[in-house]
Amino acid sequence: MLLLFSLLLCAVKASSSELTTCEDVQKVSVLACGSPGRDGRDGAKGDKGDPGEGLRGLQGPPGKMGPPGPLGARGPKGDPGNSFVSQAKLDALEKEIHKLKSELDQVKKLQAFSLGKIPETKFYMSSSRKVPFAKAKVLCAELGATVAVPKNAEENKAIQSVAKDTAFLGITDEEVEGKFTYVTGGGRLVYSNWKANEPNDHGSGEDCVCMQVDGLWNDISCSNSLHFVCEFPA
Ligand code: FUC
Ligand code: CA
Ligand code: CA
Repeated sequence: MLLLFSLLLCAVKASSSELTTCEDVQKVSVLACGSPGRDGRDGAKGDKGDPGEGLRGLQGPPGKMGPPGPLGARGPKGDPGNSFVSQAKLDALEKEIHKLKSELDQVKKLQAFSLGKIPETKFYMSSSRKVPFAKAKVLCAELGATVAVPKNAEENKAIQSVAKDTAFLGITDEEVEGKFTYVTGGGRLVYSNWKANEPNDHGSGEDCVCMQVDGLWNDISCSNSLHFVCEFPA
């Protein structure tokens, strides 16, 4: 009896709505009738939407510096320092520089000479080879020079400083024993620097002259092989 009443009420209420078809009336009736149910639970989250089409915003300021990274691997051991240079090494270097300077002076003079510049003084060049006297004369001649003939103490000193070791001078007594003359001509010696007790024409005879490292002269055999010094004209 109560159910029938409810249905009737329903029908009355439906007829008062603006719905017109019979089907609509029935549908509405079912929904509207009876006591209302509780709200359903939220549905599952939807998929992420596509990016918007508007302009991107400006880039923001840089972020704060990150924490320091871990320590790197240990490198290989360095070379030992060499800040200590011995006095002996410095002395050797100084000597070497002095030698190079005088060699450079010689090269400069030789270059000036080869360019046709007339040097103000004679200049000398030491051989690096040891040869008999006849060969020494030839080698100096090939350079447009003669075997050196010191005619005063200054020239003797200059030749001494250039000579590498005991060296032939351009002086002999080959023509007349005991009478020393210049191979460049000009007769008897105008200057000499004999060592004590020289010349002595030792052994089978000594007709050539050498300068020792101390600058003193000695007569020796011309067939000895010695260094020699060439003299270029002033
Ligand atoms: C002296 C010199 C000679 C030679 C001889 C070994 O008698 O006068 O020239 O050098 O020593
Ligand atoms: Ca002699
Ligand atoms: Ca001698």
